[in-house]
Amino acid sequence: MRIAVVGATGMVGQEMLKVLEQRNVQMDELLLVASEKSVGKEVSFKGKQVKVISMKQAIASKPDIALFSAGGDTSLEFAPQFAAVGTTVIDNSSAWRMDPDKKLIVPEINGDSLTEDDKIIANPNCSTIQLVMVLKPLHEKYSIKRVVVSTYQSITGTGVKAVAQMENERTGQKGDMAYPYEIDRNCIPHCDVFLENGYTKEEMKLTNETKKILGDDNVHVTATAVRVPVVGGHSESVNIEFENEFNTGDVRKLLANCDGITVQDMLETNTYPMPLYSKGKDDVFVGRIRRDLSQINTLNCWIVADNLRKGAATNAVQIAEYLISKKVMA
Ligand code: 11C
Repeated sequence: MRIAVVGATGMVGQEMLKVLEQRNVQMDELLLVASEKSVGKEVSFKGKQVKVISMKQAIASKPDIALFSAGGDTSLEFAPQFAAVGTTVIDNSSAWRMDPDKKLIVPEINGDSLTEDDKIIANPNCSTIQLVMVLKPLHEKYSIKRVVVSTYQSITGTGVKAVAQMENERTGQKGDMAYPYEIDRNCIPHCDVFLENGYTKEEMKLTNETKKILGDDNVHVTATAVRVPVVGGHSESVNIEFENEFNTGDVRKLLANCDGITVQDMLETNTYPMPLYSKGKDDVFVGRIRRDLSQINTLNCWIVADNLRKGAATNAVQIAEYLISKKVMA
């Protein structure tokens, strides 16, 4: 088993290396790939220094799996080149997600749909992954009609430039801006670019990717995505209307029994999910589970996850683990 990490020096790439190491994914060789300016640099993995190679070198060495986190344009250009030499690409960008010929995978939900013909597999957007992890079991049991989600997104979703902007603002230094406004002491209702319909691309990802992963176009989703001065994870306030009646105790039990979900919901002890505690963890945390008193068969909850872990690196590595363990590769 030979695994390449493409975009190894970026924020998600670095997290992928941590996750591969922590989950002790067995491999014979790790290839680290980054842009030309990083080629030859050394990156540490399992206590050893590994040299960064170029895209060309990586394609020529035909790895079994390539974990891509290098942006949409790089993925559109190079993922097919890896696939052409037999590599299975797991891509973290938005480039392939809505392509009807590509699968959009959260292993706990639809990993079993993968076959050896899937040479480019899409990893969903971070804010979508944590949402669908909770929606899927609820949809199966109570049948979801409509979801209203508002996000409170970590600046790590934007990348190193945003983290530097907030640090500069906190220390009073000048530097490049990742956002059109100050982010410290602020909330910016603008994640990714604005589209013609007045929504942002992030908001439409939440709508469209959720339907694709649930495999149900009848689930209506509307979203507002907001950037907040937080680094530990994305939080989501979610209102879910069901076809059928539910009981909040049963909802807690159902979610607590799902792999990858931790219920944190004890008001007596002020126990609820927060990005401060989700940072560095692989699970999706859910709490503040309560009935919407204004409408029948409707639930409110609060979902938090580390966007760099389950929202990106962990989900991609779990897809790789699935392919390896089920031998779903040519
Ligand atoms: C954010 N969700 O927090 C984005 C980051 O489509 O994979 C990931 C963008 C994507 O801004």
